[in-house]
Amino acid sequence: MSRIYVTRPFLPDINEFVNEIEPIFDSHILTNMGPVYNKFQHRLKDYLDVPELSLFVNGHMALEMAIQAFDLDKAGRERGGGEVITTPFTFVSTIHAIKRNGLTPVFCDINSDDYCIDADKIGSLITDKTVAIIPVHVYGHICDTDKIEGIAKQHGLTVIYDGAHAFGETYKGVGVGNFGDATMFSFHATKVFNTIEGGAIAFKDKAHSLPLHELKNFGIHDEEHIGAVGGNAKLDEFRCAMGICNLRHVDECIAARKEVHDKYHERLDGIKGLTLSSPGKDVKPNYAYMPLYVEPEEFGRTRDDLYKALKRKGIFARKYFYPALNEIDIYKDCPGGETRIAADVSRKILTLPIYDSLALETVDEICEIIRG
Ligand code: T4K
Repeated sequence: MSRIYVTRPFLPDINEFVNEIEPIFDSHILTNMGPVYNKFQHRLKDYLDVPELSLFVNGHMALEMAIQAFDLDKAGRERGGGEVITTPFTFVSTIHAIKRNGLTPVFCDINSDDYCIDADKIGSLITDKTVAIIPVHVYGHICDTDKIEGIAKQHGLTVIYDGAHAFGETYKGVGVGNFGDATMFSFHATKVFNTIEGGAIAFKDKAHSLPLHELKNFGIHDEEHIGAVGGNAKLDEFRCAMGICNLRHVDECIAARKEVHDKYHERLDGIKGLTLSSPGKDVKPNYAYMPLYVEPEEFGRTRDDLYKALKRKGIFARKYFYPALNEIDIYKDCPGGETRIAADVSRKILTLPIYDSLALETVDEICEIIRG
């Protein structure tokens, strides 16, 4: 078997991409929110069915700048140091985005079934310094948006979802980018939908358009006016062209991922000690990840045993997300509640290969290795 990685990016037919970039070679407009950017933004906003959308160079900068655009850093300074409730079971980007805004992450435990923040444990972590909740739709599982937003409303907190894994999903028929005050999406090469690198913020209140624009483009209003302190996080024309191509195919990609997902379930369901994730109720899923929870006392082997057995055969599953982020040196002193479930899950979960072009025979072979 040739090497199999946890994911493999979708690429359109090369001629389709060439067609899409040809106008760039005519216009020589390579970046700075040109015509391809605007076309892509327009199509994506329709696809995600969100009121407002702002494109960014990647998901991380989108989240970091959204935190700033929503003035959470300022609210934090006014309180002598703001706190943001989030979870330790995520990619490190989520926590860096909070910390790099001068805010303190406060770690809340997760649910044992969907691995998202345990909304019932948020209330006890709220202090007079809390400014926001940043929950993560981890693996594309949708957080308990009703409960989270109820708590936020009661305490006057902002909610920004890290939806890096939730591209194109709906919950109860509503595009996932409509929940909370804002949602970040990632279009990294490893995601269900990619623009090579890229990301976006979906948000409700149009008033945030200008601050987001200022932050990603040096605060420039026009040639003679600079209205704010900004950085540079623009998505260029070539990546937008890739986005336009890939958006045409994303539904086929998700359908192919579903077949892979179903095959894993067919081969691994019912084995004692193994639990594969399934989409939540009322969710239109995207099958972004294929997490397998391994209970060694029942299965007889550990998550790490499986990781090594697969690796020996050239299959590179990943331990997303290990270690839990409140166990790493730079964040271990951050406040929070007991995070027993996050600690357990981070030690027992293995994310198996899943992508649109993964052959079902290969999934069979992966399952054979797992079954031993
Ligand atoms: N929030 C959450 C919850 C996230 O998961 C992420 C990103 C973010 C925020 C930040 O969004 P971005 O700023 O990235 O848009 C990867 C990705 O780099 C990262 O985007 C992703 N989450 C994270 C979960 O995974 P690594 O360090 O594990 O990637 P890497 O390079 O080991 O890639 C994994 C496998 O994918 C490789 O073994 C081979 C394959 N691959 C990878 C790339 C880059 C390819 O086949 N082609 C490629 O071009 O972080």
